[in-house]
Parts: sequence; structure tokens; C-alpha cells
Amino acid sequence: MAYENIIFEKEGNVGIIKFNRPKALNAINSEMMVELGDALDRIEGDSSIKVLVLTGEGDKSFVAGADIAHMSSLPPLQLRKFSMDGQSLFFRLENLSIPAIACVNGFALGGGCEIAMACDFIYASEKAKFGQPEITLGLIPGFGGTQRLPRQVGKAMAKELCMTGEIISAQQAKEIGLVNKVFPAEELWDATIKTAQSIAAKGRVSMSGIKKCIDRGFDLDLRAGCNVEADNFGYCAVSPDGKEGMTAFLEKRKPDFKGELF
Ligand code: DAK
Repeated sequence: MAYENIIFEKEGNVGIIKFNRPKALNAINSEMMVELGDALDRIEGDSSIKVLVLTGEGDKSFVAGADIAHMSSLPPLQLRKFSMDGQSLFFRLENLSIPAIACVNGFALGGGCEIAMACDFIYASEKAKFGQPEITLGLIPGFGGTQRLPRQVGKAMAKELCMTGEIISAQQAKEIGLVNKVFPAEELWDATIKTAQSIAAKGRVSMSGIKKCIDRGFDLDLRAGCNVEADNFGYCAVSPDGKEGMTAFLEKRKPDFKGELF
């Protein structure tokens, strides 16, 4: 499939998706969602991609939300489909077997904030802005924002952001735990790629184990979560990467992880 609304490229072992509708501040329409789904299929089928980075084309916006003009033109059944497609796409992103980093270079509003939250963590430029302003449109977040935001920043803060529609700075987003790190705009990309490459150099099997344990365990009680961890620990420890990592340590050399299952 040829892409018009996203750019998909590879830099070494890092897959890169750029939202590419800069004139509309990279707002999400149905075509962009179809292209994003296709790119995720390609990423899942390409074992050389070990980390995914998502960012926005242009210097102003990551994603300024769902395309308001597009949404307002859809009849009820298509709106329902738009919402369901978006939700399942974001679940796919969240459940990718490899880590995904949101590199937020500007506005991450509404659906844009929701995409960033479906990634494993967020790096942001000092110029980035975050918010769930749907209330100002007479709407509510429709791509998981009422669910992921409270899990990330706590119920009361999520309620305040969704109820006021307030747009906050990258620094405020960091203070409430939405963003991991904030960089000057010109340093954001290199810092993100450096972290992505550091993750890509680790074992794929244990990376996926960490992701599964933290995501699945988060909604479980402590004992059940620790059971998930024990299962994954056992699996990683006997995998070729696990054996290689421990052998390399004992032989005082760098590990050569292959990412093979068994
Ligand atoms: N949709 C469509 N076009 C957008 C847009 C958006 N979300 N955001 C910006 N644009 C367009 C503007 O219309 C403008 O286009 P032209 O007039 O040049 O043709 C261009 O991008 C530049 O924007 P501005 O001229 O407004 O730029 P400013 O710097 O002055 O302002 C801004 C930037 C980001 C503060 C402002 O553009 C803005 O407030 N944008 C809207 C942000 C927003 O409210 N985002 C949330 C969208 S609602 C659902 C599933 C999901 C959702 C809802 C329902 N289902 C259940 C069905 C999700 C909803 C949302 O995400």
C-alpha cells in the first residue's frame, strides 16, 4: 500500500512512523488510520524492526486530534466505525511485541494525546502541548483517553484535564507523569533515536516479556501480576537470548542477542 497520510521508514533496527498531514496539524482521518494499520502489519512481519518511534511531520504538531471536519461529516454508523477502528488500532499499537516510543514534537491533543498514551512512553519537545480538549467540542475522548489517562496520571488529574479541556505544557505533562523526558526542540529527535537504538540492542524476547508483564500485570492484583512475571521470567531464562546474556556475562564479553524464540 502506498502511503499519503503517514511516512513509514527504517533507520537501522528502528521503525519510524511520521504522521504526515502537516497542513491540518496531522489530524487523524479514516485514511490515516487505514495506513497506520497497514504499517503496523508490516512492522509485526519484519523481525529486523526492534523498536518503533512515532512522530509528527513538520515542526508544529505531533497529532492535533481526530480530524474535526472529517468527523463532523460522518453519519452515525460511520462515526461508530471510526471510533471502533481507532480503538482497535490503538490496542494494536499498545500490544505490539516491540516497544513503541512517542516522540512528541508539538501538539498532542485529543486523539493525538491518546496515540501517545498507547505507546510505551513519551519523550517530548519543550514546545509540545498535551490535552484532551474534546469537552470544548461537546464531545468526550473517543480513542481510550478516559481510560488510559487516569491509569497514567491518576483519576483526579485525568478528570480535571478531560473536564476543563485544558492544554498543558510538556513540563507540566512531565510533572504529572504523562511524559518521561522533555528536551529542547532541536535535541528531541536525536535523544529519542539514541534511546530507541539502546533498546534495539537488547534481547527481543526479554523486551517483549517486560512489556507483557508490566501491561498485563498493571490491571491485576500484586500476586497475580507476580505470577505473570514468574512465567515470563522462566521463559526468558531458558530462551537462547537468556542463555547468551548470562554466558556472555560469565565470559566477560558483550552478548549477541538473536531474538529467537527457541
Ligand atoms: N482537525 C482538523 N483540522 C485541524 C485540527 C483538527 N483536530 N487541528 C488543526 N486543524 C487545522 C486547522 O483547521 C487549520 O486549517 P486551515 O484553516 O489552515 O485550513 C490548520 O490545521 C492550522 O490550525 P490553526 O490555524 O488552528 O493553528 P493554531 O496554531 O492557531 O492553533 C491548535 C493550533 C492545535 C490550538 C488549534 O488548531 C486547535 O485547537 N485544533 C483543534 C484541537 C482539538 O480540539 N483536538 C481534538 C480534536 S477532537 C471519536 C473518536 C475519537 C475522537 C472523537 C470521537 N468517536 C467516538 C467517533 C477524538 C476527538 C478529537 O481528537
